[in-house]
Amino acid sequence: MSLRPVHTAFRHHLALDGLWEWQPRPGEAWRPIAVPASWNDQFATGRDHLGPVQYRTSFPTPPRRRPDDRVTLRFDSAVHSASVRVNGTHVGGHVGGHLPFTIDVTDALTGDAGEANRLEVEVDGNLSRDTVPPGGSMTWSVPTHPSVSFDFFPYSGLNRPVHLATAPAGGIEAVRAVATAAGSLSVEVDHGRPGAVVQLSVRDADGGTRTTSGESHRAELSVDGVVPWSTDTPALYGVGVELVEDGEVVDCYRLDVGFRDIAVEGNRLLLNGEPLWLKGFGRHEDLPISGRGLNLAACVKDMDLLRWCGANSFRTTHYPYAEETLDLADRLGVLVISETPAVGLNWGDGEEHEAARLAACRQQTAELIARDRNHPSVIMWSLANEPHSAHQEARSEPFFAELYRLARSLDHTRPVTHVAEEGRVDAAHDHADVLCLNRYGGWYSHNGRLADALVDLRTNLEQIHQARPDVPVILTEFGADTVAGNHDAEAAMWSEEFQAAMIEGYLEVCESLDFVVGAHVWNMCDFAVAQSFLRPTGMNLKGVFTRDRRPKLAARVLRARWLGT
Ligand code: ADA
Repeated sequence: MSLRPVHTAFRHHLALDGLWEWQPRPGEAWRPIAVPASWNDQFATGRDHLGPVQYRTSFPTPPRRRPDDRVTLRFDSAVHSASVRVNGTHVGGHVGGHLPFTIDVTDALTGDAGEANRLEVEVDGNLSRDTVPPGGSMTWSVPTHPSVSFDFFPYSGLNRPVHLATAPAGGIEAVRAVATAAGSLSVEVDHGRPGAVVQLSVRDADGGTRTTSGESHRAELSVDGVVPWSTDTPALYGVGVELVEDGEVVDCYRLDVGFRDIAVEGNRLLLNGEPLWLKGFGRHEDLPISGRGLNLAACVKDMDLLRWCGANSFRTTHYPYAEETLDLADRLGVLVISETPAVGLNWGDGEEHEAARLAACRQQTAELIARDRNHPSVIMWSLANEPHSAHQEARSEPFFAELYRLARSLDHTRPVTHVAEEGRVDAAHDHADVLCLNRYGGWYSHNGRLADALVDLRTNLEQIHQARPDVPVILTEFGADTVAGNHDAEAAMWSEEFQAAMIEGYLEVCESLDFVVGAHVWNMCDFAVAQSFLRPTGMNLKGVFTRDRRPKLAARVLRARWLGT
């Protein structure tokens, strides 16, 4: 797995952000390109080209604390697959966008510190029936261009930073921290130093530092008077993880932890023993020009708008978001359902393809949990969004049974779920700790007839609850496409009034049912999609904010309802 780079006395890293060079096709001219960012909207033409493309840049051999320190490149995200060469030598690659991978490049470096090294990366945004998400057109038979199986634009490229890092040979390779509301902290460490032991230090509430020494791969301590992490008090504590060999510290890693408990009890979701009600959104990492590229200012803005609405949570629909977004959520006390890139899953196209997709889902589930597990804001894992599983239960149930087993074997501290399509709960949901349902009555059905849709919603939710009385429900998506500025005295579809009325109606139903523990509006902001007859101007307009983050009427309605202002 791919440990996030940090700066300590033993570890240094440098983000290779900036102007790289980029070649869309063999033989075409190289041109400057910004990294991190998607390539699709950086040029006048070529938006729908999904690669493979070539990136190139150079980086200096970094100074090393010890001559045997290792030098790595950590790619925070390359969508969808990447193959990496340093000084002409293939050094590694990765399949799967939105999750990091690290390549040891030590042996491919030229000369001494400061010497330039050539870095060449081939990135391919194309998907297939063996990838997750799967390639091909949307299963609900809406042909799109580019052809995709999901409802967002397939922005591709080096969407997040690429880090040049140094670390001790055989040093810390993974850190798994569990910090409870009672103040206990246990840390497991993977490393390559037989005979070394793990030592922990944590700065406690009054600034004192507590330390303890542990065993070869784990250590634990407790902090008296800890302030539990919560939405109101997102208290973070700096933890130092040291590797001690023959009495000498040989490596040190640092991370922030939040001491908190998350649990499902009956049909309640509990944070530190207190019932939670999730108010928030499905979102997208989506901006003009930079596409799905990391934009820290936009991360800050979106988190502030989310809290301006009085929301307390979001789901990383439909792929893992940048770690910087989770840092913000940790610091601001926003709750996150972290979702894998498994959107558009289907079955029935042959065991070989299904097996390939299961392997990809296993890999991405493991990578997601390894990457996000130490963030207190992450309270739940979503293994997929809207798999087309209801009509293929004989194949989809064992598929998900394996993914749930894997997720729980990797992290026993968080509930696990996956999101049902149009409220169609099927056998795979028998494994879920929380039932997450998307519903669009009033929009895709009962068109414009909101009162009928709300009756149907209530009936459907109560039926689902009767069949699964001890499982809490989150309505993870509901909403309506809305043209900003389009008003209608009778709240016709596509008007701001219809969107606001639909959202209010859904919230009233959800808040009236004691087994519902949250509601996430789809979507927080308008976002780009692949071209189709379904989406005017290539946009999904279900945002309560426009793509340039201007509030529609629904945003103000949410603020009044969730914040009381
Ligand atoms: C689905 C899907 C979303 C979006 C939404 C819509 O629920 O999960 O990604 O496509 O429908 O806008 O129709």
